[in-house]
Amino acid sequence: MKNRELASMFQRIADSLEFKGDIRFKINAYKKVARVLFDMTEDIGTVCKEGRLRDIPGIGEAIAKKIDEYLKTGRMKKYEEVMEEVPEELLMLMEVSSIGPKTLRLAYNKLDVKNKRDLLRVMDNGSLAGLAGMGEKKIEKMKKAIQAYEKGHERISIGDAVTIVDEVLSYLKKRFPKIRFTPCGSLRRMKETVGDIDITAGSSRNKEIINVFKSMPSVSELIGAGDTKASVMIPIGRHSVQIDLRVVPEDSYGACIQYFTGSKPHNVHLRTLAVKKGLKLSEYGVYRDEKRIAGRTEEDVYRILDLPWIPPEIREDTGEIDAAIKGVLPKLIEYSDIKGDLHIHSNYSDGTSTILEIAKKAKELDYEYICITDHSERAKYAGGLSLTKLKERNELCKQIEQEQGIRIFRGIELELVPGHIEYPEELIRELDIITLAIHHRKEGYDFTRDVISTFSFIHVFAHPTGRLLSGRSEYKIDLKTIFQEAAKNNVLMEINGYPDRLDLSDVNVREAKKYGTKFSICSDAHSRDKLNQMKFGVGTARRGWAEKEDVINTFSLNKVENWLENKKFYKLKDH
Ligand code: DGT
Ligand code: CA
Ligand code: CA
Repeated sequence: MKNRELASMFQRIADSLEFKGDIRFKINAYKKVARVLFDMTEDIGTVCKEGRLRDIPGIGEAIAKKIDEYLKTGRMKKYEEVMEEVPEELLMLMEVSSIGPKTLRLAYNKLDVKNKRDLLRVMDNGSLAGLAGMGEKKIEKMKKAIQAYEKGHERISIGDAVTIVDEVLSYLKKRFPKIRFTPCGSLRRMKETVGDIDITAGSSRNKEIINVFKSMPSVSELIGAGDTKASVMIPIGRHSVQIDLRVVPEDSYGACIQYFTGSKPHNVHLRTLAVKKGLKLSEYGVYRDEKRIAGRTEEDVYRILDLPWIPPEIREDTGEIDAAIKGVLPKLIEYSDIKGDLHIHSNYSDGTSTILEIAKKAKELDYEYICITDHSERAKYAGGLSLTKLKERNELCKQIEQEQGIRIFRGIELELVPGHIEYPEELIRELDIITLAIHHRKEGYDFTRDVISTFSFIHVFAHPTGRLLSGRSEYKIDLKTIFQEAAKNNVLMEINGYPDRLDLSDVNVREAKKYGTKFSICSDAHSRDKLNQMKFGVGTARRGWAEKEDVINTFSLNKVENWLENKKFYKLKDH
């Protein structure tokens, strides 16, 4: 699949045009196609061969030609031209928040800044501050953003990690269909970021497997290889990630996946339990004296320690082993419990799929309902809807709902502008579900108070802390008070499955649960294919010890409708 490769080429074209100050329309067209390609699950090569390129929204004639050229020749003239004119390392800096194309252009033209090192130098020696529009405060903010960016990029997102591991596993399984492979480490625990990817295989054909693994076409670098293990690098976007593969005999498979799933503190705790029982625990099995007494399955390993199997997502040594000993492990929510998705963007605002496409995808996923939550008018940057547009969209929702036989709640992602709270009566009349969101960091406002003041008419508080794992920090909000009030007012806290957000985080989910707060897990999809981001939301919820009953979108449609009715009743009673 060349999808991701093409996506990042178009993204770079967009970045360099932006850097050069080209017209917005062109830049946006390239950005859009980059996103569409990145999100696409179908192979672009197949689409092109079948002559269907132009059927894809966002791909016009000019771009179709470029894709075709690249797929046929392995080159794209436009890309090569553009990349010759702009230093590539400078473009990477456009990923950093707080550093825009204008700043970079200025630094490049006036101070010959070509990369991050140059930029840090002119920040430190004061020459950047000498340029027009470059205040001390702004430079300080840029420095912090670079630090945050660097920190975020030592690890990759769980979304990227899963994409890569799926590709690697499908490659290996095609060649070794009978052999079991399990991704272990932080990825199996669904941690929000992943340092490296660990895969375990159970087989005596170790040499063969290692050989195939280290010569996969996607490998950019071989770090090391022996008879039973190997480490390689695989590129993802502008970065790359290490993958470690270990092959162990079937008899040790369970012990090995247990060991390499971690976390390390969980394993250390487990080992002390084993020692107390006179046993020894290693990646090869559980031993009494020199005799192996368990190791074939992971369940066996836990059983021999008198424990039930513990789900990987909570193996962090934060109380799970005690809960297992006492027999009070939570019954974690499962992906199969999910019956709908309450946060999806359509092409009415900043999404790329039509409502019909979204509805069809939701049916494929066996959902009973979805909610389309386009941005509200104040979110100008994201094509927020006017009331007229909103009414038009709602009509369409109704029509598609009838045609497709899936409940489509009319929703909105309502932008909170602190200090300007109004009671949106019109919206309440037009909409089934109101989701509140904040997308800015304006200073001098009491976010906590402003958010709570909306609890009488909103249903969901979206991505409650506002963090982005790629760098943007949280806004100042008192989560404990928010959780308490949310529980009291029947407002749901969102667990956003967008891999750069995962907000609420695992830790916050567990905290919110203490207050009796309920959740909505969502994909926040901006295209049909991204409805599958739900799995990262579920992973985060599981890491936060959430159970089925804690999450509204595990309810049947009937129960959700009842919940909404009750909420309305509450509203009428109190206002
Ligand atoms: P990462 O890669 O930083 O996202 O995090 P992990 O948890 O995948 O860590 P990694 O790749 O260093 O090691 C994979 C697992 O192997 C880890 O979760 C637990 C196990 N492990 C690694 N080193 C040790 C160790 O020194 N002692 C024990 N008990 N387990 C270890
Ligand atoms: Ca790892
Ligand atoms: Ca590792």
